[in-house]
Amino acid sequence: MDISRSSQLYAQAQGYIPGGVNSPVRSFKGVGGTPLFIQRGRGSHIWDADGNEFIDYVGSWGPLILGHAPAEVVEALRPALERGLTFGAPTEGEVVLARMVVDAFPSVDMVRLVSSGTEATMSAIRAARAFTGRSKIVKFAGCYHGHSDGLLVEAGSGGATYSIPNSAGVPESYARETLVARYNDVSSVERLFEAHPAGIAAVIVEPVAANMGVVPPREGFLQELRRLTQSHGALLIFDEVITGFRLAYGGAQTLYHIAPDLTCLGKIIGGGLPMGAYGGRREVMEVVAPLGAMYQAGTLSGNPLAVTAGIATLKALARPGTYQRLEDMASQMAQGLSSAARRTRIPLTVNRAGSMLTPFFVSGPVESWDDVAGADRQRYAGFFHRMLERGVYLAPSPFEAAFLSTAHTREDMERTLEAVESSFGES
Ligand code: KE4
Repeated sequence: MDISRSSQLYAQAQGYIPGGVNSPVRSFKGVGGTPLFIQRGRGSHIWDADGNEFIDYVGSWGPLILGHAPAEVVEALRPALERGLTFGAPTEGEVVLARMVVDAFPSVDMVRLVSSGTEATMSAIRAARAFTGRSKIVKFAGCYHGHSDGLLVEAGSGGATYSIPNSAGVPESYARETLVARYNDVSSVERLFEAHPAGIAAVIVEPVAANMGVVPPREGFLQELRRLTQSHGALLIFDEVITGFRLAYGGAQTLYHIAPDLTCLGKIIGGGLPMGAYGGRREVMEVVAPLGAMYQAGTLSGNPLAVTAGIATLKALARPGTYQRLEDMASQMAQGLSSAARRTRIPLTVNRAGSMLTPFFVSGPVESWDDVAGADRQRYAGFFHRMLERGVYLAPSPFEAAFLSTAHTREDMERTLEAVESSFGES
């Protein structure tokens, strides 16, 4: 496959941008080789700078649940562009989007729009500390909540990919306020509450983990977290930056029937433009300035273009049958991967939740960061490149998810599973 233009651009980029990329997971360091510079996307396909075409399962790491440049979003943006790009003042669209989020998430009474998932989780943690007057937070090894200092402890996603789950530059005094538990292990959380009675402001969790690869919660795990936080006066924060509007229109919390105190959103609610949000119980959100004493702000928060793209995206997702179609396609892909691995005797565990899935090259089950650590990364890297050669673009890291969109077609799936068969046959 000719990647000469990407190689040229990558060499240039490294002269101006650390690692040549504006986000580490894009660098292909998790799988080796040269990152492809993408020139355009349409539906479920992308084209790189050398004109190579791929079926895209990265979907910009989750936002593109309708595929690239969906007509309903592009058509909504055209007039919005003519009206102006940003005002630094409230606009009607922000009220519309906030109401759509409140209507979709029963646990959310009020919501603040920001510009990224990192801002959403960072602000939710601050709100929890302001509301409880406590300083410690609990997160789970392998979960990733963006790159704010206190959350870069045992982080998944890029932190795991580059074995820097505890980032340089985070003072010990910050990291000390973050306690780490094991995903799907309630007793590891109970022990932290016993060790820090009345000291924990919140437990933050990806209700379905997707930053160590997809790892769904064991039966009762989330319910136990809800019970534990309630009994200890701590808040439960669901980081639904990936799962919000992905697993269901009301996110993972409506599937698992849990009401967290705060919810973080991002990715899909911006329809591909920069957007994040945090929201929850009115009494908690009332600590947020200018109502309360917890400060959080943003020049482009609730940006009119991002809000327009978000509204158009959520309207499309609200159409009946959308999530069933996504579920059916992702289930077909997961089954195809598993049956191909059985036929070629490759140890493989495919974890799936809704329209996101991860193939782990290990016999399984894969239910925690420890299990993920036992998967064969080299085997994933080889699979990634063989699929790329066959025109299928998967996540360039074993600790991420493949995302389906409403733009993926039956033909895409046939081609993908043919590529899987021949990739496995070659490994
Ligand atoms: P952003 O700041 O990247 O918009 O969102 C941070 C974030 C928060 N919470 C969860 C559950 C997330 O998955 C993320 C970001 N996800 C990664 C990949 N899984 C974004 C890709 C990247 O870092 O480039």
